[in-house]
Amino acid sequence: KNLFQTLPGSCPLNTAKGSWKITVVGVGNVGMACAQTILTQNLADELALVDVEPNKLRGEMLDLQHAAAFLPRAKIVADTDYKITAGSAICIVTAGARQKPGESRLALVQKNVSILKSIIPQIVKYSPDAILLIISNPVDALTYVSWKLSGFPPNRVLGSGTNLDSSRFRWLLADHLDVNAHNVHGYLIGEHGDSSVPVWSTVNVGGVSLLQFLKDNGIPYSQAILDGVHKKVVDGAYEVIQLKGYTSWAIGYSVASLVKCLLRDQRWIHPVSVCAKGFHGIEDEVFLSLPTQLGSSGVVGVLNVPLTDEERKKLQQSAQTLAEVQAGLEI
Ligand code: 6V0
Repeated sequence: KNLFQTLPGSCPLNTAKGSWKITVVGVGNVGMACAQTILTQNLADELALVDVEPNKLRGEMLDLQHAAAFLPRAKIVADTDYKITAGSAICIVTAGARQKPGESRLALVQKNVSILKSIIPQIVKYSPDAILLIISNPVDALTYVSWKLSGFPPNRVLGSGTNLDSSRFRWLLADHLDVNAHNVHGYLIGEHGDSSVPVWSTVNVGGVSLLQFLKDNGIPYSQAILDGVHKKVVDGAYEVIQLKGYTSWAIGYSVASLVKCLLRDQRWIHPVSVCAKGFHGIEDEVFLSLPTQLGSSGVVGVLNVPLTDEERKKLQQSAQTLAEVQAGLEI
């Protein structure tokens, strides 16, 4: 006997899944921070986890499933076989080696290219219409590699890029100015990491330009202070890695913010890694972060943010560094 009695005249239940299925490849610190944030924010109907370590995978799946009474309802599946990812709307790739203390993101590159070669074709096979969201480092080069390996149109391949760096930047400024980070508008663009470019010329606090805000409030500043803020952003990840071995929470929240925008067609502008050829005089096919409007089709468009000559030059240098790294890759 059924526990629930159907209403007379009901049509058969529609059990077809909506499109809110999300795959996370790699259940390490970053993958699980993404999974956890996505679940608590009620962003997925179904979450598929994939890794090469079956025991860890099953352990993580069970640990999340055991929270079912405290979380929004979502089906959680995990396997080493990509079959379980079929029909995902978004596939997040966090698999790969991570930086050792002191190791630069770019030094990781070839190791992680080999790993991507075993992942991307499987994702494409089972979710040919998905949006690929790449997190593994060095994220810009690996987003380019994923784009090449997938054959997807450029609007459906993006990297988390400087979305996280920009949050670190906004937090540092907010802390310095004693305001809420949500009211500090500003981007870091370019490479995620060492050669990122702060677009100081557009930073504003609640609509008031940063320099005006500092003057009006009698807050002392100098170029050295501003440079120091950017240096702290760049050094931020290295410091966390030195202290706890890896970074996880901030990147988890950064990814959830992107997933929410993509799934729910929110059209927010996020600095994420996209195909930058043709923007700001960049001639190479490199992926770099630019302020990008995101929606259910992936990249809706890139904001034409005005840059000073110096900012443009730095961005172009970032692009050149990446083009050189890419040229040496075996894809
Ligand atoms: P981790 O904790 O070592 O986890 C990596 C996971 O990947 C492990 O569970 C591995 O078993 C799994 N893995 C390895 N090879 C494969 C494969 N072929 N297929 C499936 N799974 C595989 O690393 P952590 O989670 O700390 O970092 C993951 C990646 O994210 C690294 O490349 C980091 O550098 C990068 N990060 C990127 C950030 C960004 O802002 N873009 C931020 C933080 C870390």
